[in-house]
Amino acid sequence: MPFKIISNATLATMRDDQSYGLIPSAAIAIKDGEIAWLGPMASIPDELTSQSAELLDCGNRLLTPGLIDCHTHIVYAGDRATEFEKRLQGASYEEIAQSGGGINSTVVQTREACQQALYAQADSRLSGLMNEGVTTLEIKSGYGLDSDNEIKMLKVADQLAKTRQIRIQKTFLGAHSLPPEYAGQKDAYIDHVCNVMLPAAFEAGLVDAVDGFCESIAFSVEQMQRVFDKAQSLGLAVKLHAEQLSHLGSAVMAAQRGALSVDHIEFLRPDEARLLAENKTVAVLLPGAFYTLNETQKPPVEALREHKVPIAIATDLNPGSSPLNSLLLAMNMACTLFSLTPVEALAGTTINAAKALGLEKETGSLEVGKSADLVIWDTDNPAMLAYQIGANPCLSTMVAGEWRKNSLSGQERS
Ligand code: DI6
Ligand code: FE
Repeated sequence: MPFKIISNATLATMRDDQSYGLIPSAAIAIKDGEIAWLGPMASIPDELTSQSAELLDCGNRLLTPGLIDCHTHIVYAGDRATEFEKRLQGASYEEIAQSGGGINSTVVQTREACQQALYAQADSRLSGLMNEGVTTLEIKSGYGLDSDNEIKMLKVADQLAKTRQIRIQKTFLGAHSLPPEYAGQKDAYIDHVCNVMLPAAFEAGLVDAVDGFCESIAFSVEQMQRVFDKAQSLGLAVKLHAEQLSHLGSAVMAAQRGALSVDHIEFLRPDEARLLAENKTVAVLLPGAFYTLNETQKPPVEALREHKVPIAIATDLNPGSSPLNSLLLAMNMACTLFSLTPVEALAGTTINAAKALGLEKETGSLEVGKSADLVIWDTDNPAMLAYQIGANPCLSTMVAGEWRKNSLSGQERS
């Protein structure tokens, strides 16, 4: 396979989360799906220019790593627009959940939907994310809440991975909400998750990691520890929806058990940030949920910075607390609502999002040997990505060395 060489690019390499790692007037060479070389145009090795190659002149436009949405629930049926209206009339997210709505109303609709119907709905949401340059996506189960329906959701995620040009990580979220058939029996449901549901999904080869919702309206720290025990006995990575609506000590528990990430963490205490750093646990911020639920408690960003906790940003795309189908808008919200800098926002959807999925050796930055997952943007300034609201400057996207259809693809933009 010949080299693909993209020249005249403004590279934001994102090799670490402290700066864009800009290389102006740069070139990047791709071979066998990987980044083979990158650097200033002036120092392109002769061996690259002397071979036949597919060339693309970028016109000094910005080229970044492909974006990574490291926390989504894109597989679900129906919507919760009625719940949105109830919240606008004063009902809280917790009250709606406690009266049998919320997550469980999506469970009813998702259980009723066949795999193909779920696929069609998720596929259209996926297109929205891919159009903005997302090349890696995490998808959680959690609206099935029994073996067959959790497996059905994970099969949809698997089908998306096989049919669309995107890398997908599948996360088992059986401990998301108490299904109605277990009313009043949280411990019995957690036993079922550990002894039946998780092993079944794992044996079907459909689980990359295990998550849970640790909250008074969902499961306790002790119950989540049992789920983690089972996950870790199967050799699976763990992560947690932690400290979103109240402080339970869940983020510290997860970090001390080596969780890849703790997500939401509005109620994390500043002095707990150190434990995240010590355990290399990524703080995943989800400004779409904070915005949608009109929350006021913000995550302790200053303490996360002080302790050098890697910060990632994701959409949390789900029908209840974050119907947000745009990772660029999540970046903008992280800046405006949580005071992140545009550098932190882009690191949050590239290198640090890769860490949140345990994929930092493969993707998340422009470095020789990593997968050639990249985006060309119609700007030369990386701050534009987080600054604009509702714009989409994504011109072309490459995944593992292959241009996505409908992208600039070495010739024309379609
Ligand atoms: N936290 C969330 O943000 C989503 N799940 C969770 O545990 C919300 C899911 C929903 O409301 O449907
Ligand atoms: Fe979530």
